Amino acid sequence: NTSATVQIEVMDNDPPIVGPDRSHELGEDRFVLEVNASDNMGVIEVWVVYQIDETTPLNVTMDPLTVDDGGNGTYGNVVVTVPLDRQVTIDYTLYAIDAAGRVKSLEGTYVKFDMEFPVFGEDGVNGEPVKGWELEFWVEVTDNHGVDDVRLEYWFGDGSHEDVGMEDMITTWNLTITLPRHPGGDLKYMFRATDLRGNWNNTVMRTLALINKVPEISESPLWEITEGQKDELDLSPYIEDLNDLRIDLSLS
Ligand SMILES: [Ca+2]
Ligand SMILES: [Ca+2]
Ligand SMILES: [Ca+2]
Repeated sequence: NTSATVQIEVMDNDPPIVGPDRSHELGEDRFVLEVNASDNMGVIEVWVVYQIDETTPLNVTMDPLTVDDGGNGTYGNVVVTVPLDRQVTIDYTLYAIDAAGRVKSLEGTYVKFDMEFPVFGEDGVNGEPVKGWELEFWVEVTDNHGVDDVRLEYWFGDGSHEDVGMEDMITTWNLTITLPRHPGGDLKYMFRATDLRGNWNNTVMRTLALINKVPEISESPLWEITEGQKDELDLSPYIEDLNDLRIDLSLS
């Protein structure tokens, strides 16, 4: 009575299952990589390859957190510090390998969005708002991640609105405009700022009444005329208007 010996080769054709992805934020500045992994014959190892923006990818073995004898369960203990000075993207791939050497992976992406809009500080104008003259505007703007664009929107009375980009002068954003000689009304304006993500903010509207400089007449020389003779008096050297080229003079 003999019994045949049968050799059974167990073939593991099933790769591990990676997921669900349990990665999550921790506070403001950390991102925790965590994942479930399981396999029909047993999970041997779980690891993650992650990359912050375009920096060099890092390869880190994940610790078993709560797993059974077959290595099925949750892996993690990988904490990534997230920079707060910019919007950040973390691309990562979670891997698991089983006893047969089969590898399965799961990709994920985390984006730390900038939710805060730009904040205005002081603002003002340099110089007098004189019709026909140039006027310089300035404004302070800050943002948690960075200011991308600051613009001045201005108009006169009920006239059409101009929208012009301002220049970054490090501590302030500045713009010089030429005021019209005959504006349609008071100058009205507001500043608008956009951060790197596109969050924007604007100041309340401000109003400036424009000034027309009055002509200044300096003392003219004594005009001696002789009766019956034609004479001419040129007063132009003695009359000046700081914002008008043409001066109408009436004598009475
Ligand atoms: Ca397997
Ligand atoms: Ca921001
Ligand atoms: Ca004038």
